[in-house]
Amino acid sequence: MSEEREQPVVMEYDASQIQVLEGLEAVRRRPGMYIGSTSAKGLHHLIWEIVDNAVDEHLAGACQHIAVTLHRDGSCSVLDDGRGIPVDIHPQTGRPALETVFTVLHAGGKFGGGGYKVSGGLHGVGASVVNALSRRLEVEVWRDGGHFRQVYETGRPIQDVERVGDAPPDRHGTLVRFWPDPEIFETVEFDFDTVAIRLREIAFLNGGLEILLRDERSGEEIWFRYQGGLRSMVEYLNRARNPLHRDPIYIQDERDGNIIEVALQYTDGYAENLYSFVNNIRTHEGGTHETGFKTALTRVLNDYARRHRLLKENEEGLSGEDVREGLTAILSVKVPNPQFEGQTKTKLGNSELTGIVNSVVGDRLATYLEENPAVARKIVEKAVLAARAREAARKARELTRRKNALEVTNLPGKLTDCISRDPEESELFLVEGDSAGGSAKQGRDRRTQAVLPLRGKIINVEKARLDKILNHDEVRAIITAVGTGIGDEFDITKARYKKIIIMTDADVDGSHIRTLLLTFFYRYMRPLIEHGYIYIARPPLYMIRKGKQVYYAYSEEEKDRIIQRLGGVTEKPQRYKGLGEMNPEQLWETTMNPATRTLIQVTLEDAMAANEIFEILMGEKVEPRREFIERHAHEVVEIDTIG
Ligand code: TSJ
Repeated sequence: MSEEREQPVVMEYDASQIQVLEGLEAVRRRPGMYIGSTSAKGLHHLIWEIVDNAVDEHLAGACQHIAVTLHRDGSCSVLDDGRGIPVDIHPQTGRPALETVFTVLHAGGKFGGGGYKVSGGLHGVGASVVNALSRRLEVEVWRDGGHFRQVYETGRPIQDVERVGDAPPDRHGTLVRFWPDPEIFETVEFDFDTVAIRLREIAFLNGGLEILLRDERSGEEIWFRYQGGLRSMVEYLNRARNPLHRDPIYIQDERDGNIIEVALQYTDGYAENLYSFVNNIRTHEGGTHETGFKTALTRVLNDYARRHRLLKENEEGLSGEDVREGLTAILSVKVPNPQFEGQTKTKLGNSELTGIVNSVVGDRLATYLEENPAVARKIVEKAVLAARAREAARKARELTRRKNALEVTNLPGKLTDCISRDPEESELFLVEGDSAGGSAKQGRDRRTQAVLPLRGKIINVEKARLDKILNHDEVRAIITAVGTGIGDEFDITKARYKKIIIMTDADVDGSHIRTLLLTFFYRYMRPLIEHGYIYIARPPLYMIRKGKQVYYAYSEEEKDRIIQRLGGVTEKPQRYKGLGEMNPEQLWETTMNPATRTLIQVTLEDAMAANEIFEILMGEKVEPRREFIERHAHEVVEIDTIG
């Protein structure tokens, strides 16, 4: 065995090699099938894929450090101090295991011992996909005293695995450096913040793993190391909130080869922030593990409330929503063979996890509460208050419903509805300000486009309970116009429009209102986002005239490009400060006309980001807000524009 590793392995190309080339060709022909898209999102998937392999090595207990470098020449390298990818001959392919990993589709974890392999969603497609989509990829391995190397171009080895020297004593690990192929990707520029956010998340989820991120383009460098793991993550998420108890509650256990980990901390806010993960991958759509967690939390807090007489005999029990009000929690499970389901393959399907998580969390949380009565009391009293507020809100809703039952229509007065009753073709524009609202009403297509002007800023949804929010005029108008109801009564089939379009000014106030609206939808009408009903309109920033011709530019760059293309202009380009500066025809042509406009469909990630920004900007704590504003001061336009 070790003999074979001493020299380069030379082998004839045979039938299986031809298959390999066809496999990689298929990846290059249809990259979207493997990495979702060829946008910036798909580009960053390449990094996640490579890093996931190093994290798997950490999960196998063999790697402590990972260094990710964004190089000046546009490449990215990932180095770990694991065992090094094996270089001996792989029995199925007759080629070195190392080469197999990079050339055979789905060869990722097919050799070597099991473990908690990342294999959900778009991750887990394998290093060969990264290789196929890179114009060049270099891999170096240090293991068994040897230093090995192989180089590929668009997925094909340009040389055999070569032993280029000895490894220094005790040196072991893997280094992969790749240059994404500009012929495949719309952009090949890695974004530091995107990478930093994901690496921080990985470091939180794997306490003890140390990750270094270096950006050679800017000189920026960050270490992510969190000995506290999930506890640190909860503290980080709550950095702009007021916790009800100092230390996060932490649970860890193993059952039948499944590792269950939970950290949670209650705050004095009203929002629920539950994030679940399976093998380090965010499960946006929840699943069996989340069900187990929620069931246990509800049961244990109800038990406690009854036994300590915090709920009156005649009172109804605490609902799931009650016990999750103000909760920040991370649930992270490591499962040997995860089954992912759902529209975006981010829902755990393994049925055994419900019972396992329910039982682990139930036992350990009950014990914690008995041992920490002061904390227990604060948490349960808060849930009891939530239950009473919910009951009051239900009664209030019932009253409004009865009052409206006699009316032919209870649509809000401010709404200018469209003629069509077919949600498929109907659009609702939420427009900032009465003046722009007026232009939108005049400029719209009356058959399919409805307009609801919003005055001032809608209320802070993070700070107010459901019953208060319902009583706010602007919010009520939105809820009735949309027609679906909210919270646990939400019904997507009642949606009166399949496009709900937020149209705000391109200034700080406009971005603020958009953040508020997205936060509201995210918290109370989330399925609208999940079904892709929420959009952001993109009004132009400039009008450029040359003679009688008029051009609109939607970004600084586009303005410069147009002026250059025209070889100058006859008037200074007009910068639109608000929607109100456009007349109805202009508003229609640039922003509302389905044939010419650009709409940005809001994703759950966008809404989550808005929610985080919102909490930081609206929170009571000054320090996180100052930090956020300082960090983003140079990029106001980017915070302003989602997408
Ligand atoms: F994605 C990748 F393949 F390119 C890649 C893999 C990239 C990086 C940065 C690291 C890795 C990687 C793989 N690090 N560590 C490993 N480990 C193994 O491949 C390995 C080593 C030993 C054994 C064994 O059973 O002895 C098994 C495995 C899977």
